[in-house]
Amino acid sequence: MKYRIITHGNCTDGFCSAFTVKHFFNVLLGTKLTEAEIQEIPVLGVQPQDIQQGKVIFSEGDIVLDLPHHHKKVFFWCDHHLTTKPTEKLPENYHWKAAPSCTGFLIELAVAAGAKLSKEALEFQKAIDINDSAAYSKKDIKDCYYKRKNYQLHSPLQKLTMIGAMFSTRDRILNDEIFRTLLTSELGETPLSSQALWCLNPLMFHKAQLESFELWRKNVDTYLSYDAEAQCVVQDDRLAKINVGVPDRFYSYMKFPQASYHVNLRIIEEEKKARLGIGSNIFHKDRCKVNISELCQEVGKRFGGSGGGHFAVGGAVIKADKADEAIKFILEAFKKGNIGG
Ligand SMILES: [Mn+2]
Repeated sequence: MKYRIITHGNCTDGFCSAFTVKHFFNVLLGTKLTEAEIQEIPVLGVQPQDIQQGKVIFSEGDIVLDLPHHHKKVFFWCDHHLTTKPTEKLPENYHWKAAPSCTGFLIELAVAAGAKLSKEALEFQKAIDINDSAAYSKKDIKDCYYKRKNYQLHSPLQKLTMIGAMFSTRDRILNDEIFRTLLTSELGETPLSSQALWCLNPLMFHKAQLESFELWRKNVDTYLSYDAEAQCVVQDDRLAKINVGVPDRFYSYMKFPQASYHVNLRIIEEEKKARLGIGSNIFHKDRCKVNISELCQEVGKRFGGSGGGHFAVGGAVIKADKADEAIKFILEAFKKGNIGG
């Protein structure tokens, strides 16, 4: 069988999921491949909407991670997004659980299949769970998203942020190349200690990213607004005079601690589409009652696109000319506290 890993591209959990499958390949999949054979397995990073729009052609040796599955049967599928929650019994080698990260869930599956975990693997699991479910404290955000005085020691959470910075530059082609290259290099125990990866100096990418976050925050400050009635921060990038830096997706909650939600809108000119990101205040998840995954699905359906995600965060891609209507619909849902019909 010709194997291929298809994972969530430009996403730290997608990256770590592919890494984890490679690390536990034979245990997890019941195969007998050599280290070299596993290393060579190609990794493709794609976006969930690429699958929903039928842009990805699957084959029987595909291992699909942190993404929706397709009606065509693949070799292995594992996900944790609410949108893909199965409604019927799953076929063999298909796994779904409402876990904090797909990587953490894969590690659990490997343990159930007989793998033994090192101390580092446990630390890694804890960090990726925080990273992907945004279970950060304010201090974690300060440590990972803001410039600091010295960069000598890094916590596992900071290390994952640094690795993520390597494939979150403003050049998409470079991001894909780095993503693929890192995952077909010699892999260590976890990404936290992989030699091949740390040779490429993630700190350099991280420092540049922190600078880019700062530039972005300064610019977004000129048009970020707060809708008190909807308790929602609105970031409409159509109002930006310049386009600079890299988005810090947690800034809204640092700037408006009273907010329960955040919505951002960006127009993708080439495709005549609008991309919406919706989230709940990561520091006050208790007061955020609207199911964002359902809201994003509904927004996708109503405004000519698709959407989905988790309970607390999600996204949708819709027709560009429906953007204003969509924002109105979202704010209305937050005001009412439900999606409505
Ligand atoms: Mn994930």
